Amino acid sequence: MIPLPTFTDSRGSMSVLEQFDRIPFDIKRIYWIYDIPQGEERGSHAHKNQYQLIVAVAGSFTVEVDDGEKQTNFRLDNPTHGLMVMPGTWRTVKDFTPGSVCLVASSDYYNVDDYIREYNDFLDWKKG
Ligand code: T46
Repeated sequence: MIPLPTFTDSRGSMSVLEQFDRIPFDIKRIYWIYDIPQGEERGSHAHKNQYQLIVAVAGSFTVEVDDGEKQTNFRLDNPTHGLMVMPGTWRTVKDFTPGSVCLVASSDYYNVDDYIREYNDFLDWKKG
C-alpha cells in the first residue's frame, strides 16, 4: 500500500497521484470503475507487463492478488492510499460497497495482448 500526498483543510480533503512522486512507474492511462451491481466482480485476469496502482476513491472493495502460489486480500477503504499491483499478478476485485469507485492508474496504454484471462494459462506463463 502506498500512502498518497493528502491535503486536508476546512474545505475538505484532496489526495494526489503524480507521476514518479511515490508512484514507481510512468502513468500512461487512468480509468475508473463505478456503478458496480451488488455481488459483481471485476478483473479475474493477470497482466504480463503492466504495473497498476488501485485506489478506492469512494466506498470500499477487496483486491485479491495471486502470484500463482499465494493469494492475499487487501481491503481498500481509504482514498489516501493506493495498492500497487505488480506485473504477473492475477487480480480479482470484489465485495464492492454500494457507490464504490475503483480508480486504476496504469503504466501502459490499453493492450489486449498484455492480458492473461485464463487461470491455467497464467500458471503456465508463471512457470515459463
Ligand atoms: C484491471 C481491472 C482492475 C478498453 O477498451 N480500454 C481500457 O483501458 C480498459 C481498462 C478496458 N477496455 C474495454 C475492454 C472491455 O471490452 O472495456 C471493457 C471492460 O474491460 P475489462 O473486462 O477488462 O474490465 P475489468 O474491470 O474486468 O478489468 C479492468 C482492467 O481491464 C484490468 O486491467 O486490472 O480493471
